[in-house]
Amino acid sequence: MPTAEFTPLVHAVADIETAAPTADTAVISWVKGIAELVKPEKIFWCDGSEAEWQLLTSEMVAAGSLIQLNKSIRPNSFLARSSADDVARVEDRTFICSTKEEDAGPTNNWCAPEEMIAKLEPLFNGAMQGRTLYVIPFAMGPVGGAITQYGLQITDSPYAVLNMHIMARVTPDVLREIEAGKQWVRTVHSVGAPLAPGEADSTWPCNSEKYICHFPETLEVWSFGSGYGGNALLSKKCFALRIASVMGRNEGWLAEHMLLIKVTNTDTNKTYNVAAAFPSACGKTNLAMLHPTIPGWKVETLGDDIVWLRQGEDGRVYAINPEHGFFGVAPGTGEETNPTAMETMWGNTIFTNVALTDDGDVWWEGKTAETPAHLIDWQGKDWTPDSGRVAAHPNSRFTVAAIQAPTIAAEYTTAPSGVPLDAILFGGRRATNVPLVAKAYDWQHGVFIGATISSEKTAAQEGNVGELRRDPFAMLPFCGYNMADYWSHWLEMGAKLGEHAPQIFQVNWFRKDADGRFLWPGFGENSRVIDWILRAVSGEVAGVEKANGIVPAPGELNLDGLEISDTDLEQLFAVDKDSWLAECEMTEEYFAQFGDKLPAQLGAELQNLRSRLQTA
Ligand code: SAT
Ligand code: MN
Repeated sequence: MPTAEFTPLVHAVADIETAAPTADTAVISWVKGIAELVKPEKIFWCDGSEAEWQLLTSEMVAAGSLIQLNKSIRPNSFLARSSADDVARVEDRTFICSTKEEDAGPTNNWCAPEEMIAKLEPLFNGAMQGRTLYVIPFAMGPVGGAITQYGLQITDSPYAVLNMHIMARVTPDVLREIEAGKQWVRTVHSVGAPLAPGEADSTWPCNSEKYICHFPETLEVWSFGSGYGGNALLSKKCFALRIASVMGRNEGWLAEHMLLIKVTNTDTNKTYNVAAAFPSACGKTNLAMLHPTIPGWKVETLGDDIVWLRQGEDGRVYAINPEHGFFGVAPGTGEETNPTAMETMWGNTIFTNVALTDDGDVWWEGKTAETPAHLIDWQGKDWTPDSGRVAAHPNSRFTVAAIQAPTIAAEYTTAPSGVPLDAILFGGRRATNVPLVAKAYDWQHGVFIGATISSEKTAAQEGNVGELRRDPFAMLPFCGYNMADYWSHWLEMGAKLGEHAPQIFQVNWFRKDADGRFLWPGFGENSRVIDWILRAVSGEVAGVEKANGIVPAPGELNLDGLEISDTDLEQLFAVDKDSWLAECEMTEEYFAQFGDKLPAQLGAELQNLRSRLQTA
């Protein structure tokens, strides 16, 4: 229950000036302008406090839009069920509204700013009638940190406010930073479901029309119609990737779709920090919480989804996870696959679209080996194992604070300006061609590897490359500007970093033999690959040069205690010339869509690869 002394800053719209917890005129006039447009009933200035959490959760439980889970099993935890047509990010409704179309590039939906504003204005006009407008001040990264950025989100969704409490640092200190002149990103979100006087609310209000719009030139996000995940928690993909990637281009830093881990050699106590970009469903969360199967290494978590990188005064690259929590996919997360994630969500967790057990806890496919005999499914219906449908939605989620992870690294709190980065990994899900691990020849080659990240769309076998789904830098839906300009920016960063640039590696846990069998066991055994990578970083191993990069020399990969045949090992690193040349053709076609924006260095890397293949 709310503590007696807690009086949230809830006010009539007319009181904005006197009630605001800041005198900053830019903030006040922004909130006032939005309020005039969306016409809310009340304004609530959020402070991220425990009392605010108590108030909003109890209001939502009373309204039936959150279910309190069994307190003795999962304290302070809640279940939300979304509308069946509002269950994921909507990429076809996501727009980059730069003045020039070429600045959005061929991989984004583009709309001219004035055209989009003309569409959004009538939708937002009166959109918050009968609702509360919440103003959320949030920091991406520790307040005061060298890489940190600030933002405000306006929303009419208390569910979004509660998730933002976990996913970002919500604190009035942000207003102090803004008052001191720090730049800030303006984000506006409405579920698009105004309430007429006396009209009853639904438990998950949303609108069938959805728009997720980014205005990179004015650092604004406008999101309409959805209450789910990345559509509504605007700190995440909208700000921390799409808008931040543009800020990074303008200001000389990088916003990336990467996990971040600290790896300690327990013999020498030397520590390394590693960031890795993988397309979705390639095991990013598992690597972020890796349990090494070989002795001598300890892996700790710094982030699971987003990393910001900036050159420090000593010339090295420093990395932060700008977020404050995990918004993880529930199905497939279990004691077997990711016990760390399971421990992390012991309490203080919001679950969305998972199933409810008879004892008031949560369940999803893959959580336990045994399936409960009866559940309430994600849509609130009775469910039994023979219902013939899944109990939890495939994109159901848990929202939980990063600090609850038992593997969280101390630097998550003690290094507000980031950790120095030693290695960057690029991965995909490739049955063919791509080896278990390869070190890039240099930064430029590494950028080529990042730009050509792909997963096989169709069944493919050794020596026969399938159709490729390209996901450059795992940023395809998240790059806020022209992808080719983004590659140029990476190349420029490399030139600026020079000898301080972290080393780049390509990894692939998913290579298969001709019968479609995985050649590598993956999961904790990937620690063997991390071991080689870090010994390469420290100069202990040299590897051997192959057409596609530098791979472990015989005997360099630690295979102690692992049952793997010599033929499997050979196939994990085999370079099939014809298949690789076929892939080069596909890469050339892929690059062609970027026209003269394609950096010449990437064309040169493609030619280098071809000539290495020809002379191999
Ligand atoms: O919904 S989110 O964008 O936050 C997560 C995802 O879809 O990757
Ligand atoms: Mn992601």
